[in-house]
Amino acid sequence: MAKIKTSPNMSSHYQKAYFLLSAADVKQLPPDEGIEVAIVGRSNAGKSSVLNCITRSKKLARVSKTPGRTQLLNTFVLDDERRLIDLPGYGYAKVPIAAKLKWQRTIDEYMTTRISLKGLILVMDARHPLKDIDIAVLDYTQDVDLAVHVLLNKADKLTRSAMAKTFRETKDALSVYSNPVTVQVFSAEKGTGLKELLAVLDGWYEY
Ligand SMILES: Nc1nc2c(ncn2[C@@H]2O[C@H](COP(=O)(O)OP(=O)(O)OP(=O)(O)O)[C@@H](O)[C@H]2O)c(=O)[nH]1
Ligand SMILES: [Mg+2]
Repeated sequence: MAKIKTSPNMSSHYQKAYFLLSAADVKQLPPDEGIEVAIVGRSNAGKSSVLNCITRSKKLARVSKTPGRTQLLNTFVLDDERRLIDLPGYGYAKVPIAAKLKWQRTIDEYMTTRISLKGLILVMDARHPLKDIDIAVLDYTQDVDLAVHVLLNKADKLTRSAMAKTFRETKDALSVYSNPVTVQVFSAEKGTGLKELLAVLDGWYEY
């Protein structure tokens, strides 16, 4: 694999992001080279909004008020060697069981086989953090030794003190993991916490 150039300031790369393709399957993704970061989380947690916030775009990733709209592995290119993947949301009750099973298989294959996958941004709605399915994903990432950064998104929906309490409780709950999981407060709507998130991404995207 070609050596990846390091860059002291990646921020400008994020704004040059463009949509490449939607894959229904791992096979349809671009070649497994360079570095990839994936955004995961429950339906409606705000994954696509987070992606739009990172790339400072209003509509790069489709944002929907109807949960479960992102059904494909949406691939965005930052540069020749770096990509961001917006994964389909999980845990949306109205999705037919067959589609849920298909999703599980796809994500399972993606997370276990994708060599370029460097880390996961796990987006949670700060009003309902650490649901069973989030914990299942966290446990799973421990098994496959994948770095995870948790965003407590929609911070603008909570009071400052409620947000501080949620942050403390979530941080405590995550401290049980041996493979460290980091967590921060975020609002895709207001851009709160963007600098902190970009610092994590910069670290993952560098060699
Ligand atoms: N108030 C507030 N609303 C947000 C924030 N982030 C996302 N939303 C809203 O939450 C809803 C879902 O956002 P999406 O970005 O589509 O969520 P998603 O996780 O990509 O959803 P799926 O692709 O369906 O799984 C939209 O109505 C967004 O406008 C935030 O930080 N604050
Ligand atoms: Mg989405």
